[in-house]
Amino acid sequence: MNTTPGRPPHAPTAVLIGAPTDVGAGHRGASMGPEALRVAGLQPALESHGLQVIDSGNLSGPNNPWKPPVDGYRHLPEVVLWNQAVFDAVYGELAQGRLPILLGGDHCLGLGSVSAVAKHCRETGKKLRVLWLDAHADFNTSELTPSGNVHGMPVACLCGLGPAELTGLGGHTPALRPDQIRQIGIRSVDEGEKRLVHEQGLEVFDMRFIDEHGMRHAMVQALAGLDDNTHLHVSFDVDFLDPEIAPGVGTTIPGGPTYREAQLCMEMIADSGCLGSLDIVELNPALDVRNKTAVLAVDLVESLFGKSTLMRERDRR
Ligand SMILES: [Mn+2]
Repeated sequence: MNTTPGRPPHAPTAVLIGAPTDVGAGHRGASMGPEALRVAGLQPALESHGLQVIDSGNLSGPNNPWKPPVDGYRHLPEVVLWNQAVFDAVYGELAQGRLPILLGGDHCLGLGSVSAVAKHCRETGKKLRVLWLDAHADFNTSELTPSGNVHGMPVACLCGLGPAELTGLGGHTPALRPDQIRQIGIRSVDEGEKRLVHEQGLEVFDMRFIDEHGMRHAMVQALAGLDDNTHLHVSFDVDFLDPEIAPGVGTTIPGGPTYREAQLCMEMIADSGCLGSLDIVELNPALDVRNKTAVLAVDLVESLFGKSTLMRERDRR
């Protein structure tokens, strides 16, 4: 029975799952992300909002061999092993009625995490909406990418485009339909990737859209159609944020959401009441300045779980 004072009724217990790896990235250092988020106080910050939080520690997997790509993929066997571990952990927590928070690690891990969420939703008859907050579309394939870094491919793999070891991770290919995904904050898409995103019909709220219509309108549209039976998964790549406020990522792209825009984005997601799982990925402490990007990520995640400046309508109900 839930007896924590101030805890929202029916709030599930959140579980932190660390996945300290950078096997899918082009820079080393995202493997230190889980610890930086802990040092920035993620667990007490969430607990201060009445949420019950368990830190399940870190998953383990192979070291980063730091080798060139083979047949278009870099470190594919290692990426598969890490994603299997993430899949099992996230699926296990969802099956127990908990809310998994994946602490990456690079964004290739979104594959294991979202595949697990998709399987859970198929089995429980829930609708699924995935919000992909990112500077990049992550819709590359081995034919399109010169680097072979799998952190540029997870959305394509989730939609069934990629190696069978990754597209079939959750036992169902594709794991997702493009119409279940909304991408927000996008501002760097490779040439071939642009064509593929268009062909697949992904709904993208890129920075041009946010400049022209505002974050509020982007989020109203991205969250449209959610109902009580919808599981909302947020895959938060920290490079979504403008590098002026969030320098601690491997691939900084200028012109991202400001602090206020990012807060509004998170608060509107919280207001939906549908958040069921979260990834926090690509935080790279080796490139950060006195852990400020981790502190900012914690601040934003607090908003995602309902911190707001004033008491809003939903708190008074
Ligand atoms: Mn990403």
